[in-house]
Amino acid sequence: MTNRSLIVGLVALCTLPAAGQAQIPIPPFLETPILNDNFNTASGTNLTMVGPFTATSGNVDVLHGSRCVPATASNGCVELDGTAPATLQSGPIKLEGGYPYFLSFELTGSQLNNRATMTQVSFGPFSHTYELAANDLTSGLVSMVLSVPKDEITRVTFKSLTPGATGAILDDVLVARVPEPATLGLMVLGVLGAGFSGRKRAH
Ligand SMILES: [Ca+2]
Ligand SMILES: [Ca+2]
Repeated sequence: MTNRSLIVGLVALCTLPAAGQAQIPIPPFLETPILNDNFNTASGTNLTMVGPFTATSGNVDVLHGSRCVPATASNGCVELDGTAPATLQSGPIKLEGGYPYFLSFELTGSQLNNRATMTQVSFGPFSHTYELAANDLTSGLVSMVLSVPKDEITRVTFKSLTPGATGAILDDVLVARVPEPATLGLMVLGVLGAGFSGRKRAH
């Protein structure tokens, strides 16, 4: 629990939104990302492809501005129901057993109507269904480090279980390998140390 909070905190520190960029800045303790999209350059409605994802059923809408979080004109995000709930899948990703993998994404409630949403997210050993009230921002940034016991080929999947044409809002998807637990621990300490000394200097 403490580790997770620490990582969430670090991600919040390291992934400040940058206007107009199609990619999220990468936390310094990660390897080159496997998936990285903030959907800010995406556009269109009833899409079956968006960024690195394909809808294997249903379709999605790209929203901008006040319907995304944060509500800025340059922020694009994906509503997981276009005309029908989507199952959005990445291409195949080969996970190497013994290495941890980092997954983060933003999932928030629909910013339209009074509609509660349900979204199942899965990646390798991880699967969870998020139930969000309309305008619910509490899920927000979700990030985790997953341990992968053995080699496997998987996909990142966001499956909307919300009937109709209004779904949860997805943004800022990042998947990357974490070099090694020992290295991660050292780098986390390094980042914390740098942040701490930065704050001291600022005062
Ligand atoms: Ca975005
Ligand atoms: Ca829609």
